[in-house]
Parts: sequence; structure tokens; C-alpha cells
Amino acid sequence: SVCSDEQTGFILYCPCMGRFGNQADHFLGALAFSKAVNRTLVLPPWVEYRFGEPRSVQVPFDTYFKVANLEEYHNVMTMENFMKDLAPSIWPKSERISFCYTQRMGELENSCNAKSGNPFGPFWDNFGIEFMDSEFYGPLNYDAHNKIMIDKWKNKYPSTTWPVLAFTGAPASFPVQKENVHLQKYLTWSDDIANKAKLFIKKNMSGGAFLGIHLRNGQDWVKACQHVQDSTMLFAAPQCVGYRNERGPLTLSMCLPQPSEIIKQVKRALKKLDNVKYIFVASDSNHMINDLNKAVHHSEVKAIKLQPSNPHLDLAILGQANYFIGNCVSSFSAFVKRERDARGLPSEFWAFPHR
Ligand code: GFB
Repeated sequence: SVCSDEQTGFILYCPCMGRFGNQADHFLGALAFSKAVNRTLVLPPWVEYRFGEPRSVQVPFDTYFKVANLEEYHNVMTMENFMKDLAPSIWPKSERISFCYTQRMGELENSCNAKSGNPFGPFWDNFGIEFMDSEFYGPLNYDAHNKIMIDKWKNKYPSTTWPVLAFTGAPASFPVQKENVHLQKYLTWSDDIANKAKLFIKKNMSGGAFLGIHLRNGQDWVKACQHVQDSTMLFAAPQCVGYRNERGPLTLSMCLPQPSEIIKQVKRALKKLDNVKYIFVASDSNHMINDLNKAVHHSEVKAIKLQPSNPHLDLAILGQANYFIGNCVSSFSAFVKRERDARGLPSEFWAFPHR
């Protein structure tokens, strides 16, 4: 309820790093942190980047996800509602202070410069928010599972004097902390997305099971995978190699499988699965539809993709697949893997485990 919210305080943040998969990882951490410090989490819009546009676009949180299911875990409210209904009284303009670990480069010295650059400026501008001052919270960190740390937050920033903590970036780590992976189960697609996914499946993949695959192979990814040599913990990789790399090593094939490796692994999956009639391909670049159709034509399996491109619908459809093959290093794949794990559905990764 609003009354008890006002007593315990609020957390706001800008999902200012990465695209959807990165933001979703951060969201789970921010949710755990808010619960640990016992503050309502204000659900930020998702930050999206449109080709050729210099400013990010802010998409309301509930466009993609149900708010009600999150409430089963913790107090939350959308940023739109918070700014409309509560900010005028509990977060007056003169008291808007941005939180960051330490000063960030930007126009001002000794400041969070919370609005310097994209997406920082456009995010807060979306709600007409200006900051009067900065607060550096270092050396505190947001490990929600460290009781001593959480007590430090509560003592240093009691909600009576600090009703709102507004963070320059997510109060969370990337990739998502192991302890917070299970929170995915509270993140459920909005009716709009869920219905569109259902309709697509019904229209295009009826009369059999389908294998969902994620091919992350655009130019940015080709470049990113060059770092496999330097870092065994690249991006979402802990989801397969383990958080202490106990199931490593991370290889280039896991990050950027060759087309021949993809075909082989798809064929192997089709052999062990029953009644698969379709391969649903999601990709940021090359869906390999012709290659896949050529490779499986004798088994009467058809490869298809969603058109026009829609990342969230791709994710929702992959979540419904009878089996999923994803990219261990991609946080986009990680979203699907977590959702499927939460529902007990099977998945595997490209080129992993090592054969
Ligand atoms: O989601 P994301 O953080 O995952 O960013 P990674 C990748 C974005 O690429 C997605 C698009 O949010 C989509 O907009 N994309 C990727 C896709 N795969 C698909 C797909 O199958 N279908 C559609 N429609 N779109 C990281 C970035 O990406 O890659 C990092 O977040 C960095 O910031 C790194 O740029 C190189 O973890 O894959």
C-alpha cells in the first residue's frame, strides 16, 4: 500500500547499460537489492536504441511485463505511476539527489553527472527530472545477500531522511548474481506479448513440436567474441561455464559457432527429440534459414523466423519452444534459458558441454 511504501522508501534507477538482455540481468539484481533494503522498487522503462536516432527511447516497463506477478515477490510500482502520484509530495524537485558509487565524468566536477550523455539524459528527461545534488555511496555495494552490507545501507540512508534513492545506473551486477537467477519466475510477459507469441505459434508452427534456436551473429558480436581469449567470464558466460568457471573453458565456438557446427548440433537435437516439425530461428543478423532448410529437408522439418524483427516476441516464442539451443555468452539467450529453467523446460548451448 502507498502508506507503508512511504514509510519504507523507494528505489529508482536508470537501466543505462547495454540492451535488453543486459538490462534484464540488472533488473533481477535491482529487485533483490530493493527487497533486501526493504524499499519499493520503482520499475523503470526499458531503454531502447533506434537505428540512426541520437537519443534513447524509453518504453514503459509494463509494455513487456506484468507488474502484478512481481508484486508476489516485493513491492513495486511503475515509474510512470510513481512520478504522477507520489513524486510531487514525497520527492519534491528541490530534493532530487542522484546516487552513484563515485563521481562520473561529465559537465560538472565532483558530481554523478546523472544526465550526461545518452541514455542518461534522455532517461531522466522522459520524466522531467533534474538533480540538485549528488551522493557518492562508495564503498557500499549492492550485494543483496550480504547482511552486513545491507545493514550499512539501512543505517547510512534511513528512509525517514532519504525517502528516495535514485541511482545513476542499476544497483546490481552484470551478469546477474547466481543467487538472483531464480527471480526470473516473477518476470512474466504482458498479455500483449504472450498473446502475440501464442498466435504466431498457432499460425506458423501447428501440428508438431518446435525447436527454438538463438543465433547471435551480428558484427558487434563477432567483435565481442574476440575477447573470449582474454576473459573466460565474458558477458553471460557464467550461465554455462559456472560462476567460478568450474565448468569451463569458454571457447570461440561457444560464442560464435560456425555455420557447420550449428547445422550439426541442430541435426543432433532433432534426432533426439520427438515430433519436431519446425525450427524457430531468432537472430540479430543472419538467421541461416536457407542453410537450415537445405540441411534438414529430408526430415520434413521447416525453418522459420519472425518478420519483421521483434526482439521481445522472439524471446517469448523461444520461451515456448519444446527445446532450445542458445548462446552461452549472450544475455539475450540467458533470458530465455532462465525463463525456461523456471518452467522446467529443457535447453542447451552451442558447443557446450564440450564433446
Ligand atoms: O539483449 P542484449 O543485451 O544481449 O543485446 P547480448 C543484444 C540486442 O541485439 C538485443 C538484438 O537486445 C536485441 O535488440 N538481438 C540479439 C536480437 N539477438 C536477437 C534476436 O535473436 N532477435 C532479435 N529480434 N534481436 C550484448 C550487449 O548483447 O552484446 C552489450 O547488451 C554489448 O551491451 C555486447 O553490445 C557486444 O548479451 O547478446
